[in-house]
Amino acid sequence: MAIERTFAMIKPDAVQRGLVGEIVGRFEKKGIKIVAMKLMQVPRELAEKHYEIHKGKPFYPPLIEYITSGPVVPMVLEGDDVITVARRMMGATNPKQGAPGEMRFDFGQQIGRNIIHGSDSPETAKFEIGLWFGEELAGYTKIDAAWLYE
Ligand code: IDP
Ligand code: MG
Repeated sequence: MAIERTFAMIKPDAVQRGLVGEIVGRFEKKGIKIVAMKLMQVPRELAEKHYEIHKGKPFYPPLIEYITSGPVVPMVLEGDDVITVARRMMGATNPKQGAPGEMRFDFGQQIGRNIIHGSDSPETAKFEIGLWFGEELAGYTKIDAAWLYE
């Protein structure tokens, strides 16, 4: 068992389309613990730091426009192998690919409006949690742990 933390962010299209509860509900039903969550408008500088790795790519300018176009819901999630598991729940980057059951497939239609972000590795998760929430994030005990983990 590897209890780890990851960073996820509900993107502006999903907030505007009223999908916050649906998305958070999927994580909750899976047994994934929400360690931190907020709703905020993204300053351009933060968006640029978050997507630094994509700077120079053709989709970078529209991506920054997209992510700063309305409020987002960043969160920190905790669970067994959650970095990989949460990415699988989100699905393929392009909603046209992937499969039913994946959030991006179920709720989205285009790659440039793909609902949600998730960290893709332990290094990225650490960087993104720090960027959006600061380094020290207190945990808490949740009553379902004994029923989720053997
Ligand atoms: P990921 O979100 O699945 O990790 P990345 O390749 O890291 O995918 O791309 C970051 C984000 O940039 C995607 O989620 C999507 O919003 C956007 N993006 C990626 N590739 C394209 C593209 O070809 N056209 C438009 N937007 C793109
Ligand atoms: Mg990525």
